[in-house]
Amino acid sequence: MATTLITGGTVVSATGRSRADVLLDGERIAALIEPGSVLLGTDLASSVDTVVDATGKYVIPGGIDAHTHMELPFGGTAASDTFETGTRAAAHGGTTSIIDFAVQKYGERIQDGLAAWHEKAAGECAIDYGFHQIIGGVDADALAAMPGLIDEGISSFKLFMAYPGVFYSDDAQILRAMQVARDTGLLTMMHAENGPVIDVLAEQLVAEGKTDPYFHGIARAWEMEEEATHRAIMLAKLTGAPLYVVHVSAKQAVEQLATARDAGQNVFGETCPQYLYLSLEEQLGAKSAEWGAFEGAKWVCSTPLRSHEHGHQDAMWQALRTNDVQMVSTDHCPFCMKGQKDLGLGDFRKIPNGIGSVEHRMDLMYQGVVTGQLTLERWVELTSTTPARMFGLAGRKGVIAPGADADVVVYDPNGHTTIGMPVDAEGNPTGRVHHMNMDHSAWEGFEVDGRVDTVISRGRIVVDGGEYLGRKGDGRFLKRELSQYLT
Ligand code: DUC
Ligand code: ZN
Ligand code: ZN
Ligand code: ZN
Repeated sequence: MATTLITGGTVVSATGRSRADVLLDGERIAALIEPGSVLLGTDLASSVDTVVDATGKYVIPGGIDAHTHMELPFGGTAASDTFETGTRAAAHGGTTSIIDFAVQKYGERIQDGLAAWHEKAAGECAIDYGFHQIIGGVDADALAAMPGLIDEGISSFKLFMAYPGVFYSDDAQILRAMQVARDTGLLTMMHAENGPVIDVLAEQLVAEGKTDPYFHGIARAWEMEEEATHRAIMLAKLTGAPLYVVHVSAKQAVEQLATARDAGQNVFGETCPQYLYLSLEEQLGAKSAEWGAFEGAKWVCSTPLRSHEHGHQDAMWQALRTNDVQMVSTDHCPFCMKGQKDLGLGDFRKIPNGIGSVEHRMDLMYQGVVTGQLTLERWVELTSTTPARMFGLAGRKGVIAPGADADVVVYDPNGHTTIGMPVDAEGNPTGRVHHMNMDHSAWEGFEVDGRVDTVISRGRIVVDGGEYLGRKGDGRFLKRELSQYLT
């Protein structure tokens, strides 16, 4: 088995940092070694197959993005990243595992939805991947099939309080699914927005001629995120099931989570970079020669970008520090403007929902370290260690420790990353061009102090100084255990 020694770096974990060399043996981490150690009379660096010089850099566990949607069918089209392009982009950004969402459509058997997702991903991924199960319709068949997910390595499922007619569960269905979760140890993930109310508001806005993308965010009022979050928490309390709320964007939703946690309830929250950095006001202000006000479609996602009013963004950063929100995922769900987002020209309801960020999460969250919002350790915890524990990968992923998978990122704090697809006056790309399969970036013009230097996935160097050395098919399906947060 090939051996690799990462020398001279500072190893950062969720709990501390230390100067250590990291020895990889094949696909596993073999040891953390005091720098410059001599083994059996020879220095280690001369006896390994590969040496990675991490002098002056951070050595961190590879990122785990626990919320992606490769190829998700949505609004008559499908998310534009395949498992091949999406996992390659993730690798470029220092993410070495994703957890995507297998979809059971209403009326379909869960087993068939899951099999279809395996077919999409098998042999295509550059990094390891797991699945959560979206349950689009909770009926007797679905409830009976749910316990079987655990043997398939799927220990979490997502329900939607939004999107009636597409993916949707009413309170009675949520109750029944949570009862199964309580009895089996499955973790319930909730898209908490009151869909029926939002759909009425959206219809009324369109009837008034308010059809621009910005009105997507007006229709999806924060009150209806707060309300749905509260309702989900109460149903979880009633059943005794733990709850994980995805893509939290409203300050008031965080307050609901915090209150429940303070009362001792097992509820967790995830936010995404877009809710930390972007706002509804910026979406309103976005205009371009090509698209006019429809430019704002680039930022149509659900939950939506929030107004600076009420301080939603600041509340999200604070919640990351106080642990009222425990993780940062991307909800990576990319759509091109041409041929996809433009389906919603003249009616924001028809814009496929989603932003692509799988490549940028580690950089964008490192920027929180640069600006003093997060510690280095908290950065690692939010992006890697907690996702592993939350979703049944503890011990294998999310740590640099002997026996764990050799998923390691060397991160250069003195590097610089220009995100998106910057162009010169002639329209030629000038900086780093992203690797996601999108014709635009929601992160145009973002500059990050810090840079992904080397990315190692189960012992193989997949990115070296920006150069991609990975291969599709090297990523393996991750059979996950139950969440470590439940026991
Ligand atoms: N939100 C999105 O932005 N895209 C896909 C599904 C979702 O809930
Ligand atoms: Zn969602
Ligand atoms: Zn999602
Ligand atoms: Zn800079």
